[in-house]
Amino acid sequence: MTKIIKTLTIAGSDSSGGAGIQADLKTFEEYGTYGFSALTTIVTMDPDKGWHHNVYPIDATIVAEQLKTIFAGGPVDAMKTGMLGSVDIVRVVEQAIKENHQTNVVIDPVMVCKGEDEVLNPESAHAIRDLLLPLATVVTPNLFEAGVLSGLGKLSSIEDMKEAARLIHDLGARNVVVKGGKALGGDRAVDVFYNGADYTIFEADKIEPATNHGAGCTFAAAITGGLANGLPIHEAVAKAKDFVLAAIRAGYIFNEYVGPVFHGGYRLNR
Ligand code: PXL
Repeated sequence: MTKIIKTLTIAGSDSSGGAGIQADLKTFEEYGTYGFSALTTIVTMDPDKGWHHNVYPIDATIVAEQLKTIFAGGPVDAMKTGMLGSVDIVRVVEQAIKENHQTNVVIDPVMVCKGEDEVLNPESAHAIRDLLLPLATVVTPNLFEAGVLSGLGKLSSIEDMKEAARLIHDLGARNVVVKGGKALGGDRAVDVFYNGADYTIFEADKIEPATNHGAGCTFAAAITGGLANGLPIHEAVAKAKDFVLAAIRAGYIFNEYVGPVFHGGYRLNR
């Protein structure tokens, strides 16, 4: 029988297809894994209101039931979290990870969608910090999220990113990737990886940013796929960088508001 490699995402639905659970499941497939999903929120975008995002959290008891279904088959090879939507949902996720002795846990601490600049829900952000970071194999905050989790506020240099990574590691995450992306000034896209001992700086040229919707979710899902396949964390992150860069390059313009990545870009380039 084929050995099935299992991956799980606990995240929101992005009906526009580029981010959220849609990004995760497509990426899991590209990594040759069998994807499970527990839906936490439904996000809609309104073309009549400048693509305003509406976020509808699902009742935490229904999230718990989904996780009970999934873990009835035992722990998965690796999992990730994305948009969680409420403190109660964060608690349910914490409990499921602990009860099922789940390892290879990627926490993507989603606090905002691109283009929206208010923290979705500050209490959820704090719950992720306090309850999920101690369980994280790796956490993947963007510049904004790293500022919130570390308490440093606005980060504007590589030195700031390193300091934030160290503080976030101190909160219990075993590995931290602070994604500078296009938010950091300069002409390079810089990510800082910290494992508690050493820093690695991942750098790439900044590329045409119009087709990057879903890049953050796809990056975390790619790390999850790599870990599920047995890659060491550093290699999983390095491959995920290549994977997401190819996905951005292969992205398309959906409408006047959004350009999603194409999750199959890495495969098509080979
Ligand atoms: O990119 C952040 C994000 C995460 N999860 C869901 C989303 C978005 C942004 O649109 O819709 C479900």
